[in-house]
Amino acid sequence: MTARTPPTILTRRALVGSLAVASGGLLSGCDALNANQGWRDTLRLAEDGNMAVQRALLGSGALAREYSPRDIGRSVPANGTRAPADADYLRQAASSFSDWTLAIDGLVERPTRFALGQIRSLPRQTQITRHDCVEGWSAIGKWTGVNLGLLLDRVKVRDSARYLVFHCADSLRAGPYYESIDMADARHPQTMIAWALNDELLPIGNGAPLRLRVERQLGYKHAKYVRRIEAVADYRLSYGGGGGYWEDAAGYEWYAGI
Ligand SMILES: Nc1nc2c(c(=O)[nH]1)N[C@H]1C(S)=C(S)[C@@H](COP(=O)(O)O)O[C@H]1N2
Ligand SMILES: [Mo]
Repeated sequence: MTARTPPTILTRRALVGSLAVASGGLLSGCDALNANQGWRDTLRLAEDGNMAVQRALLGSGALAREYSPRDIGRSVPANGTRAPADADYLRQAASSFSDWTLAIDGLVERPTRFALGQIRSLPRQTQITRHDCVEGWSAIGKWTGVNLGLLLDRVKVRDSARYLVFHCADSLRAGPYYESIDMADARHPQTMIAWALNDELLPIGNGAPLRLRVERQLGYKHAKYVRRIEAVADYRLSYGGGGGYWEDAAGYEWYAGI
């Protein structure tokens, strides 16, 4: 598969960075800064620019870089929630997730609850990619799972669906974790619901039993512990309206393209 072109990263950094300087702030995810509405509006503007620039340069089908087996690190660090403490999750984990289901509903013709075994027996794809977290670390891992587009075809997503909201089983300080992506990223060939990492079943720290891989986006978009995917017309009507846990809690960009 083809290599990703670095200039998009520079473009994004330059664009967002210059706006950060203009408003006298640092792009750090700092809560005090993010509480400021003017700053949030600035981020949204930068984000619209980023999305337009990236889609124009790359088109919506461009692939994230894939690496070779010798690039794989010893492990992918677990970040954010490392071990959900939620009662329902703990029960499921105690029985090796044998009762775990993935519901796909909302604006679909055939709302479906997939058993974990069903997901694992569907045609699989594997890719070695780099995970980039806004906190400044990255890690290369080999991900195996089912292509998300394949699942969307099974449930027959309606034309009115423009986004997918991923509901997770873990809660952090501000509430349940969730994320959302648009249909271009949902249908991207590398976007998958992963159930294995480095040839082992997904560890709890990395999102067992199912997590999203959306390779052209920053780490926080890759929802772990996914139990429901909801097709919606507008992600702004879900949860706090920002389209994701960190978007709501700290003003992170909804479109975190890299
Ligand atoms: N459900 C859930 N998904 C999540 C998070 C989380 O805390 N809960 N953290 C996010 C962040 S910030 C990153 S960098 C990645 C970390 O994935 P990893 O633990 O496999 O490294 O998961 C993302 N998805
Ligand atoms: Mo992250």
